[in-house]
Amino acid sequence: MPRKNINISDKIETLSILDEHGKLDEDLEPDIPEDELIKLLRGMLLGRKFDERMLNLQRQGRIGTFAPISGQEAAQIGAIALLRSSDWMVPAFRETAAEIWRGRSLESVIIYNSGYCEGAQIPENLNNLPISVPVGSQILHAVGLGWAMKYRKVDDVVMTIFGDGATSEGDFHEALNFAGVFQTPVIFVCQNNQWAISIPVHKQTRSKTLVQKALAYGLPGIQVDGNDVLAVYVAAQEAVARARAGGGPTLIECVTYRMTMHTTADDPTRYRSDEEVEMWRKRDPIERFQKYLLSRGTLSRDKLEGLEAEILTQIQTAIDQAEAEMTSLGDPVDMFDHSYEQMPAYLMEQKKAFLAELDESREEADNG
Ligand SMILES: Cc1ncc(C[n+]2csc(CCOP(=O)(O)OP(=O)(O)O)c2C)c(N)n1
Ligand SMILES: [Mg+2]
Repeated sequence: MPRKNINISDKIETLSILDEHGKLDEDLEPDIPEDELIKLLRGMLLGRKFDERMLNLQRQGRIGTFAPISGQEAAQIGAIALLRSSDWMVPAFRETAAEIWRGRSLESVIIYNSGYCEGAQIPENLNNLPISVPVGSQILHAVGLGWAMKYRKVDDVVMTIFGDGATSEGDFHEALNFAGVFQTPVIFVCQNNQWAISIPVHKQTRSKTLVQKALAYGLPGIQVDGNDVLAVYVAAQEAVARARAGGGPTLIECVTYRMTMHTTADDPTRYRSDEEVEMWRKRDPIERFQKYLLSRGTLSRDKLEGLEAEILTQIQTAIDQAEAEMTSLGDPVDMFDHSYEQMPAYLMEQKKAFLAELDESREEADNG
């Protein structure tokens, strides 16, 4: 028997509609109503402005660690905008803009990042899962939810978002395989932001793209310019429509960039160059989209200023409310109290040291 070849597609579709100079491919321009375009811009701007304010709050010692999203606004908002409220969103930990779009309050984000578990609670009527810090673990939860949708014969879909680093986890591969076999209505949105903390994507995989992993599991996949909200929107629209119609899962790779640190505990200048960051700054998803909206007359400078002012007020109101709410939440020292019937000596010592530290910082605050 001679050796033969099995022909497997080696082509992956890529999509870009609005390039980094704001130049539009008119043939591919989607027909999105003007109010939806402004809503997309608002979601992206809110994501960016909230991020900037959270970073300031963290540097002022008013919240704990958080994971910024700047640079990834188009990838998040373009994808999530296609879901309806009965669909499910299953995030990792860097999807704040998408979570807010889906109805999570800014206050809850502030409260969570101040160390209070109350901030992680999802309101009853919101079909979002809580954020997932163990990398990639949520992808399986999404497939389980999708399987339930199929079992119940409803046409709701599930969108899960994860990073490039998550594609190296077994969970990602099990999830894609299961979703392919059982044709669950799940849209896998990979935010390839080029870095998994300090590991660049080329050290994460020998594959040319992340989306080609879909081929192995028999799923459709598409790589989009993740800083082009129109391209992300179109890819998500096709994937959501397919899943809703019973056509099964899709993998979307959004090529984007994490513009700032991994978390506020990280210093990215130790592992990546200013030139790289500068190159990506020129591809800013918000500037590009604004240029497009201004050029087609959907947006004016005045309208943009008004939108920004309104967003800043919304953020300030949320900070005031969250800070007021936190005065009546549990004392952080409670975290020591519920693990053991009899607290071990080492924990007692830590509790004592923590109490002393709290007293000190309260005294400092009292003295202005
Ligand atoms: C299972 C697991 N391993 C390691 C970590 C530590 N960790 C937190 S975030 C991260 C990198 C994630 O990279 P990526 O999936 O690309 O998401 P990004 O942070 O870029 O949004 C790692 C290794 C973790 N949280 N969970
Ligand atoms: Mg990443």
